[in-house]
Amino acid sequence: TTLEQELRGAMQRDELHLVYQPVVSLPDRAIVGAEALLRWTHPVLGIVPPSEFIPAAETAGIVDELTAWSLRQTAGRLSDWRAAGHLLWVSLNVSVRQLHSPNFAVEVAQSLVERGVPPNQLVVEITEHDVAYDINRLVAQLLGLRATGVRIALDDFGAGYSSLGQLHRLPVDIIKIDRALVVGAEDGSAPLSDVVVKLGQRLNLDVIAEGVETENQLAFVEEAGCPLGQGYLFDRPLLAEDLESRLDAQA
Ligand code: G
Ligand code: G
Ligand code: MN
Ligand code: NA
Repeated sequence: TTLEQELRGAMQRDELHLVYQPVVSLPDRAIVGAEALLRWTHPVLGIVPPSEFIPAAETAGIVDELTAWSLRQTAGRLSDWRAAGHLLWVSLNVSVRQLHSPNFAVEVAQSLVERGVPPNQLVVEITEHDVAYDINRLVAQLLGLRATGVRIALDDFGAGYSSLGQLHRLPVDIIKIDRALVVGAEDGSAPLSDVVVKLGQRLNLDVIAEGVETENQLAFVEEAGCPLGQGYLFDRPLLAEDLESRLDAQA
């Protein structure tokens, strides 16, 4: 299709960029990390959302190239930010299909070494949905990735395909409470986010409450003891320059 062909050229034509949504520590709201999210500005179509072009990239078999591009970008930013004294981590979304690529862990490690970035400053996000499908293989791949020193986050936790029964087997470092549980905090799902926070504590995992939009929602997850938050209440996904200004301001 046209979208696939266009996407192939988008990387060369410089139409892609990453935005970075801050992750803050609670309750002081200091930025400690950021989630990198891809944006594609097409000259004719305008802004194409990742929900459209990521599936197209998978179909076209070029999602690996997209991830490699994102990885280089992120390593470059982390390196610049380190030089400016900012030691935040950045997470990248990766589909499980990409983890199956035998060189993935090596490529990740190499891009970080090239820019002098310690591996613990990169987080790889996989979604809970992906866990459903081949747990043994997934565990092996995550162990390989984690052996490089990179950390793993389980995204969309609690969204539906509950990986609860598998969680103790998964080599993850961070769980991200799905937005649905956080948004519903005011109308009855507060106990659910509460349980996820407790679970994280018991398993010694970091927990990020995603999609925090109101002070009320923040109060619920803080009361549950959630250490980290992400959402429009704190910040939208930001251009790299804008994130850097925010980091400078809090230094
Ligand atoms: O704001 P947002 O529309 O960026 O993200 C929509 C969805 O697209 C999210 O589920 C996010 O995980 C996914 N997404 C954003 N950037 C990337 C990326 O670089 N790679 C992959 N695989 N998914 C991404
Ligand atoms: O699926 P994943 O968690 O990777 O993607 C994060 C998505 O959530 C992105 O599309 C991002 O723009 C969006 N997002 C981040 N914060 C908020 C928020 O507070 N409210 C809503 N509705 N979406 C958010
Ligand atoms: Mn994510
Ligand atoms: Na999520």
